[in-house]
Amino acid sequence: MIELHAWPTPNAYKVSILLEELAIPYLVKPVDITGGAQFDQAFLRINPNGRMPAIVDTEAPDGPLAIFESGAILIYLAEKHGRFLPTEPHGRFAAIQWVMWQMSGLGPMFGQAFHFQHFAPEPIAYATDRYVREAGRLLKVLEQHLDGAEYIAGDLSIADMACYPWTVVAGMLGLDMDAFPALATWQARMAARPGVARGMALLEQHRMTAPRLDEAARRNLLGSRDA
Ligand SMILES: N[C@@H](CCC(=O)N[C@@H](CS)C(=O)NCC(=O)O)C(=O)O
Repeated sequence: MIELHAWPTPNAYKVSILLEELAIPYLVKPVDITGGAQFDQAFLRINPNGRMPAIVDTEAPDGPLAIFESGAILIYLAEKHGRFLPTEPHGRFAAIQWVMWQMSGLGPMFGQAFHFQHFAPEPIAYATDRYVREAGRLLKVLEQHLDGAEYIAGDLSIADMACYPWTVVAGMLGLDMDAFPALATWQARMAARPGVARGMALLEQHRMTAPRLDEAARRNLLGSRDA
């Protein structure tokens, strides 16, 4: 059984989408990051970095296997089940390079853009502009790549699953989403997949509907606590 330690955010949706598309059984273990559950000792033994998502494969060959970092989790599950990540080098690295691009660019830049736009204690125009502009530039890269393509790396792959949940929240940054028609077509194609829709419904009763945090959540989430 795969245990998915998660809370409803884009990084966790990547994994829930893959699990749903694989159609394998899994158990969701909520990690309420607004309440500080990412710092519980039991969770830190799974991910010493104090961030979700993480998984535990309780049936891995040499005993339970804990994995953190959503990109690593996607690769592990895709490889284990032989789906959504080709084995031959061209297809494999077509997908992996976009997973890495998402992990190092799209996710972190969007994260910083949200932080300075919605959560910084005082407005810092330079930081907000820098990260929102970079988020927009990255979306433009994806837009150009998707023009005329059905999926990011040939067939549906973990590259689509990594990028899609972050693109869904792009509108919250105030970017002009009409500037990305190929991206919109791909988003609609992704959204129409029942597995993607089920993955995006992960713990939906806990979803944050507006970028607002109470005092306790601010203390837990904005990097002021160590793991
Ligand atoms: N690179 C990590 C990022 C994980 C991450 O930053 N998760 C956030 C939620 S999206 C989290 O757990 N935040 C808790 C905190 O900031 O204390 C991944 O992709 O798994």
